Amino acid sequence: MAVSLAALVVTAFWVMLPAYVPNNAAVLAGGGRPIDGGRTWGGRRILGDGKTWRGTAAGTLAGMVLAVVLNVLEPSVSGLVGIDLPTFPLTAGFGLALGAMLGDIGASFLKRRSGRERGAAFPGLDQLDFVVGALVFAFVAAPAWFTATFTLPVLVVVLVITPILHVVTNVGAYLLGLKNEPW
Ligand code: CTP
Ligand code: MG
Ligand code: K
Repeated sequence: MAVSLAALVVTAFWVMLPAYVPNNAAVLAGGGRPIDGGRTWGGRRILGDGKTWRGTAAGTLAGMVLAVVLNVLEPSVSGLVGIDLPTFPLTAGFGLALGAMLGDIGASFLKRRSGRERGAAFPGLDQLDFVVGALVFAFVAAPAWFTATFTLPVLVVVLVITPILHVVTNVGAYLLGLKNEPW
C-alpha cells in the first residue's frame, strides 16, 4: 500500500526537527565574537557579524539535545500519530544540527561574496542553505541511518515543506521582535 501523504509530511517534519531548531536557537543565543573575527576578503567581511561562535555552538547543541529528547518521546509520538517514526543515533543528531549551522554559514559566505550586507535576503538560498547542509552532514555522519530514513519521497517532501516552514517561522520571529528581518 502506498504511504499516505500525511504520513510522509509527519515523518519529514520529525526527521528534520534537529535541523530546524539550530537556526532558531542561534538567533536567541547569538552574539559575541564573530567566527571570521572581523576579517575581510576582497574588501568584504568573510562571513559577517551575524555568524558567531556562541550562536553556532548553541544551535548545534540545541539540535543534538532535541534529537535525544525526540528519541525518548518516539514511542509515544509514534503511537499517537500511528506511524513508526525513526529515532536518531547521536551521529545523526550531530550531523543534522551541525550541518544546518554550516549550511547557513556557507550561505553567509556566498552572500558576502555577492556584495550582500549582513541581513540582506537571498531568496532561495535563505530557505534551503541549512537543509542542504543538514542532509549532506547527516549522510556523512550516519550513512546507514540516512539512507534508511531519507527515502526519495521523504526527501522530496522535506524540500517542499522546509521553505514554507522557514518563511512562517522567520516572519513569526520578526513579528515577535526576535529577528531584525522577516527572512
Ligand atoms: N546567529 C549567530 N550565529 C550563527 C547564526 C545566527 O550568532 N551561526 C545569530 C546572529 O545574531 C544573527 C541572527 O542569529 O544575526 C540571525 O541569523 P541569520 O539571519 O542567519 O543572520 P543575519 O544576521 O541575517 O546575517 P547573514 O546575512 O549573514 O545571514
Ligand atoms: Mg538573516
Ligand atoms: K540565514
